Amino acid sequence: MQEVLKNFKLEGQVTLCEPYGCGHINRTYLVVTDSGKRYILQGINTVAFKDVPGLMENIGAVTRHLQKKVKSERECLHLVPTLEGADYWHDGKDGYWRVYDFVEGSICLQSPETPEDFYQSAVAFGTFQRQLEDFPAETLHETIVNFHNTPDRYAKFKAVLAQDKLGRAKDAAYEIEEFLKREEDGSTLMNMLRAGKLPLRATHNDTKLNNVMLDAETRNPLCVIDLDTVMPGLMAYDFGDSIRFGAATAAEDETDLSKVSMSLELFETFARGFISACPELTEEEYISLAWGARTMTLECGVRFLTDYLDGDNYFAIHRPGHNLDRCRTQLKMVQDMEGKWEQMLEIIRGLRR
Ligand code: ADP
Ligand code: GN1
Ligand code: MG
Repeated sequence: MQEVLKNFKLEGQVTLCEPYGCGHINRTYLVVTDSGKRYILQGINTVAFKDVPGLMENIGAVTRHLQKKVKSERECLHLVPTLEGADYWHDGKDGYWRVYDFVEGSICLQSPETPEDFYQSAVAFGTFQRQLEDFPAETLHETIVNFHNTPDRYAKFKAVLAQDKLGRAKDAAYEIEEFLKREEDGSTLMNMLRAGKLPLRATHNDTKLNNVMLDAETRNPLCVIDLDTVMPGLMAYDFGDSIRFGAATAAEDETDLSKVSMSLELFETFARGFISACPELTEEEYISLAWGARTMTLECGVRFLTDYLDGDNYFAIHRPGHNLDRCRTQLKMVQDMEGKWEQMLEIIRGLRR
């Protein structure tokens, strides 16, 4: 790590570098120096991200755009330059590294401690959308091609299932059948997009609660993080992925499925915060928000199941069967949303500005 860190313009000598956080994708470390300054060091996941220079160009442009919009340093991410003044360091092989200033005085939650926390995270993601409204979305590199193209996720799932190279399909027979039954639902947003009914915007695309920092004291929104997947996308993706993760009554990898459901109260709370802060939406975009919740959850379940069948190559796992457990919670959430569908639509209709 010293070898990596010596390439960045840090204040002081490094006294600590240790694994940090709960992300599934990058290798994240907390770095402390003898000046008391803290940093986040990340090894970028090159299995997920094939074009790291393009990805870092996105992040450089987006953070510099946001920096012009915010009132204080802590309200957006800052990349720490390398000695040559670049935004990342490449070791010449497979290692790509970047350093951010640590967002001090913040908290990052794995689940909302109160509905108010969830409301504030919604304001954070809605505000992020508003701040990016005048960002030229067409200049962004597509860091993962077809990232939220759910029909394409289904195609990949079916290809991996047909191969079943580890013989794991027999352990997931029920889940496979249930996900296959919902393939058409998974095309709803893509069909609306293709029919020209929804505008493409610069979206975050990975709006988990643990990708937003709240002020530790006031619990107000501070900063949206994890910008690897900022790409042209739909408002429904950002709304939906937050519901998938944050409106769940249990953790993403809970094994007791009786604990897993989608809280309508949290759904309403998030929708209120998001709609109050995001840019003006079109009539069809409003309805697409509810579809976003269903689609992002369905898609994520399909992705976890695909990775399980494929041998766990994509998402970091911490126990055998972890991706299967995750796919089961997503399926349970989708089933629960189907039962609550009319109420979800009613809530969104009631919040139209
Ligand atoms: P991943 O793509 O693997 O999810 P993230 O960029 O989300 O990686 O980082 C993982 C975790 O590290 C976050 O959930 C958060 O807890 C912490 N983190 C990331 N960046 C910062 C930062 N600038 N300041 C403080 N904590 C951070
Ligand atoms: C990953 O990077 P992280 O942990 O915030 C994934 C998301 C999934 C999520 C499921 C780049 O998010 O798409 O929804 O796991 N990110 C990428 O928890 O694939
Ligand atoms: Mg993250």
